[in-house]
Amino acid sequence: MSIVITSIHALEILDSRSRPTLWITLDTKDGIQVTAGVPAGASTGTREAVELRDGDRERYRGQGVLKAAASVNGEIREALIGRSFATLADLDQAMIDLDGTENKSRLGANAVVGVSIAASRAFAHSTGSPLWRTFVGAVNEPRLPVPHFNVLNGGVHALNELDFQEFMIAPLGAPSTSEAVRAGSEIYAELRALLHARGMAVGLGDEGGFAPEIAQPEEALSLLVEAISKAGYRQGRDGVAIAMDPASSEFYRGGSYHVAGTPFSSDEMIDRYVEIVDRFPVWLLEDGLAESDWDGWERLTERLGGRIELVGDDIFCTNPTIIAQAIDRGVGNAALIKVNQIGTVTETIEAMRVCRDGDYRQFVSHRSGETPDSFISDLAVGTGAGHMKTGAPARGERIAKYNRLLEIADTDGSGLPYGL
Ligand code: 2PG
Ligand code: MG
Repeated sequence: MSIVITSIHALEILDSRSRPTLWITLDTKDGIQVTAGVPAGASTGTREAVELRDGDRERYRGQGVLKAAASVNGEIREALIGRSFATLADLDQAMIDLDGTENKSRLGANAVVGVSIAASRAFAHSTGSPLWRTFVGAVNEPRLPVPHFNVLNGGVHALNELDFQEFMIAPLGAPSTSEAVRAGSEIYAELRALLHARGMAVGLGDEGGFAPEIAQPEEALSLLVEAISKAGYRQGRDGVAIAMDPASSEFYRGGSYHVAGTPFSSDEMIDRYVEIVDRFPVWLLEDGLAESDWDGWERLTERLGGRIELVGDDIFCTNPTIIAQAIDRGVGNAALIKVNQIGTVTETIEAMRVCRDGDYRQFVSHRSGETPDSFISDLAVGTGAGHMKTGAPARGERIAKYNRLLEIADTDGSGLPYGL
């Protein structure tokens, strides 16, 4: 069913890191009102669609988004209002044409993506179906994704000495979404108790995971392994496995990876990852090497691609063209999927299709700066991505997504399979 937009409004609000972001409200001729919150990253790929920030040091240390709000309330509004759109793809294309740049730098990807997410909800309403169902048939068969809980934080998401950004627990062997969420929560609580018992700080990083004063990734992995077994879960793929996102572009300088003060070459990093995979139940490694280190990525994929999932985030930027190049070169075997990295829902789905056609898995993701918007949960279910990460099982902006998965699993998605 087509939609006709009667009003669009962008408001500057705060995200989970207390930085400004956009909240979009959109009305249609049928009397439907929908909203969307725009996510924002901290460890960003250089080829991401451009997030427009005001740069006015007098407001929010330059982080204001009044210019992006003006894009929505001005040009985008004028271009979209009163027109009939048959599909979301048509509406997204209208914004891409209006922007006219390769990377949405004129209107701002934050402006465009907010309208795109809100519009996807308007289309869902117009057909009377839940949002996730509108993505069915777009990529894979729908399924309930394995939640990946980021329970231990470092890198640019925390103020500790740990260079690796994310350590996640992944209940791959859970029988259902509700049991997976339960495992995530119980292990999170166990980890907290463990850190406290050792006299370690239990302060939180940006995504709600603990940020203890440790420096070596192996220490973090040992803590996770202990928390998993203390909580009574089996380790590994038939129980609870571990996933890591070192976000290594952030500590790659002058051709070396700097981990806890020691420089490593690409091959030394690869050796270290192989040792880690031999020793710990790690099943997924995201951004193990830097976005500019394509040769290293090729060797990493040769060494570990047959054993674990190697996800490209900063290196691929949810960009269908870059992902196609990676598939050609045998770089990685999965892509992180972030809607604001490419800027529209339609292009995100295109990126997922390129992955599917090249046998690359799709790992749907939040950003470190978030709002209570739970769009990605519906996206992950409807596209059948099989797995999704949205931080710790704590804090409103993170649990909004996990709770949405629980809701789908309990209602219209109750017949869907859980897992990869
Ligand atoms: C990542 C993300 C989300 P950011 O690197 O995968 O966890 O972080 O949003 O800061 O890019
Ligand atoms: Mg990442």
